Order: sequence, then C-alpha cells, then structure tokens
Amino acid sequence: MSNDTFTEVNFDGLVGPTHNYAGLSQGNLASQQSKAGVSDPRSAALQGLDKMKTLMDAGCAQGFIPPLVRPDYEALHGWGFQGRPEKVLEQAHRQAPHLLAAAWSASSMWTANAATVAPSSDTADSRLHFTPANLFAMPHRAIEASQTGAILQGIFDSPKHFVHHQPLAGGHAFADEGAANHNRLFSEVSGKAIHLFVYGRDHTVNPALKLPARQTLLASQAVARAHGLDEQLTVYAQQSVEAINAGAFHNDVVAVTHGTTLLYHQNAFADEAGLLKAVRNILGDEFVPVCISADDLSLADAVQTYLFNSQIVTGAEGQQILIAPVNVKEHPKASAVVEKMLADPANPITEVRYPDVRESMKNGGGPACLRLRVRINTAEMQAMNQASLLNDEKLLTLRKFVSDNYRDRVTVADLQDVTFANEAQAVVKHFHEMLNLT
Ligand code: SUG
Repeated sequence: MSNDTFTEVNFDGLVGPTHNYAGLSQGNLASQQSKAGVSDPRSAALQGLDKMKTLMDAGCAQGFIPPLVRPDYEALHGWGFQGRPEKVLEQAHRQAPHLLAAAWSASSMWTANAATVAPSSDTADSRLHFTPANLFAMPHRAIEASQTGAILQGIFDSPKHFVHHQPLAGGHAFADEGAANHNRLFSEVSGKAIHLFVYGRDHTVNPALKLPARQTLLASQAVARAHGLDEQLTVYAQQSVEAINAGAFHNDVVAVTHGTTLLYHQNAFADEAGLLKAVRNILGDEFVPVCISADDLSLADAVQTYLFNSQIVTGAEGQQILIAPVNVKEHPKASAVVEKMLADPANPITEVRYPDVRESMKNGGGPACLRLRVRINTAEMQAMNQASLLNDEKLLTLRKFVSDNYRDRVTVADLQDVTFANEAQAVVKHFHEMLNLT
C-alpha cells in the first residue's frame, strides 16, 4: 500500500436536457411505471446539482461528468435510418419509436454505470484504472460506452497516472454494468482493500429468473484481471434471483458499502453467509455488516424507496452520513429503518440527509446511481482535468445555465422534433467545451 493521501471524489452525471420517460428498461420497475409520462429535465438537472451541493456542504470532494450528445445520430444511422436529421427522426418515429427513444435517452446521468474504477493503491501497476461498462443488456445504454470512454479519457488524461481499458468485448456473456455492481471495502487501520464484484448471472441459464440479470460473472472477472487486482482481495458474490425478480436490476438497489461497512438487504445475495465469511476472512473484526431484515423492510419496499441506493460518505468531522433519497423519509417503514440505524451505537452511520432526486428516481436512479466513486491521490488529482471538479462558484454557474437553457417539459412526442434535437445538442456541446472535451 502506498502512503499517499487519497480522497474519494464522487463524480455525478449532470442530467442531460433530453431526460425523458420512455420506459426503456425492462426489469427496472420505476422506468416501466413512468413510461410515457411527462419529464422535467430542468428540475432533474437542478435536483442532481442540489444533491452534489449536499455532499459538498458535508465536506466531500465532488466532480461532475457531462451528459452525452443526444440524440445519438450515429446510433440511428447504424440502425439504418439515413438522410437529413429531420428524415432520420421522422422515419425512426414512424418505424421504431423505441429505437428513437434509445437514441435520445439521457441515461448517462447514472454514472455508477459509466465504468468500473480501481484506485492506484490497489492495482498491480499502481495506476488508476477505468473500464467503461459495455452496458450490453439494454440498447439505449449499450450506445453509451464509446462516448463515455472518450469523456473519461478527457477527464483523466495522463498515461502516467491513469489507464483506460476498452469496454469488454464478447457480447452477452460479458455484459457489464460498471460500478453499480462493484464495491470496495477498505480498512483505514490495516490498509486492506477488498473489491467486491456482484453479478446477476454466470454462464448457466437460470429458469427462475423472470427479469434480466444484467451483470455477468465473466465480465466481473475480466475487469478484475484487467485492473490488476489482487486475487486474494477480490470477492465475487451473486445477486439473489429473488432480488432481481423484485426489481433489483443492479446490486446497488439492495446494497452499498463505505469503508468497512456493508449495508444490505437480507435477500440481496444468493449466498449471504458465504459473502460475509469471505469478507470477514480478509477484514476480520473490522468488518461491519449491516443487514436490514425483510421484516423491517420488504424487498418490494426497498425497491420502491431505494433506501440501499443511498450513498454513505465521511463528513468533515469524520462522521458517516447516509445520503438517502427523500422517498425514504416519506416511507414510514424505510424511515424507521434509518432512525433505528442512527439510534444504534454499533452502527457507524450517525447522520442522514435526504436530497430530492425524484425526476431521476422515476427512471430507477437514486443518489448512488448518479455518482461514480473515484478514489484518487494528490498527484492524480493534480494531473486530472480540473474543470470537472466542482466548487460553489462553478456549481452556481451550472445551475444558472441549466435554469436558462433546459426545458421543463418533455414527452416522447417531442423526440421527433429537430428543433429540440438541435437545442439539446447545443446544450451538451456547451458542457463539453467547458471541459475542453471537443
Ligand atoms: O439502466 N434507467 C436506468 C437506471 C440506472 C440506475 N443505475 C444504477 N442502479 N446504478 C437503467 O435501467 C430508464 C430509461 C427510460 O426508461 O427512459 C433507465 O435507463
């Protein structure tokens, strides 16, 4: 382990101007329930920025990742829609509205799915590694990886410090959803760090699965190898079929880690005892598993409130803070679980904040979905693109730009409108210019 000082920076996806409810994600209950509803991209982006501010005010380092260029004409051309933009949009609307919606999706806001990241303290070559997720499971997400990879490269642009891998090849068997299924447990005392990869399916077909299992074991293993992680400190665990069938399409819907803490739902994992044993073998008594029982909160309520999609962060005074969606506060059982945790002296979490990220939640993305955790040392911090790190002033500038330039009402009918397409592309271009990414 190096003696460098590391900081955890949360890079949130800035919600793009085309945020809409197209019902594209099978297995994601919120996305299905919101299908064809009216979205409000302006509020969505402001809610995201306010959530970032909540973390900054708590003393956490915060960055942002700009939205992708949408609509994605390259994808539409590749799917056979040719000609001028008006014609492409019209033909796609008439022949394949779901493909049109895929090309417009603002789904890159959920940066927990952007990539898997391994800090330089844990990798064989002592560099910080990124593998953009291929997001193979859903067409609207599978088109993200090339732009996401280029953006990450543009933000972390120093081969001396950063390694950028290609998204995994190999199709269905290597379906990868990035950090939404990856956690790092870390002891400040022993310096030991565990990479916990959680997958939904292996190479066998499981007839009990009613909804898609997005992450595969092969993908998790490939990322761990590519990042040069220590095999002895890498743990693989399978999601339970029950959790996936209840709508936990990513493991971060039912579990989250911070430091030596693993907060999880009783029914999250296929082999809970095996997982706890594997982690305890490495971390010993420092490991703090916090299991929420199905009696205290059913899987259905966990999926509805996104309690486990909270972030746990260390505040300025060293205290652990739960950043939970406001939906938890409004739910009697979920808020009771939080109160019980706060009252328990054995539980390391001592504070809670409840940001409102409802616009994102309606598409199945809570606070933790909106962030990519990057643990970074001083030299790496200096080597990265400073424009993507936030301070209060930059946040206000972003807020103003969003307030002035985003629509507050979008329906799927708007997705054939070339004026809106031009407007949305200009907005995203502005963000990319801010970061010198063009
Ligand atoms: O991939 N929703 C995203 C939500 C991703 C949440 N991320 C994490 N759990 N880390 C998804 O299902 C909905 C888009 C729509 O229906 O228009 C969507 O893509």
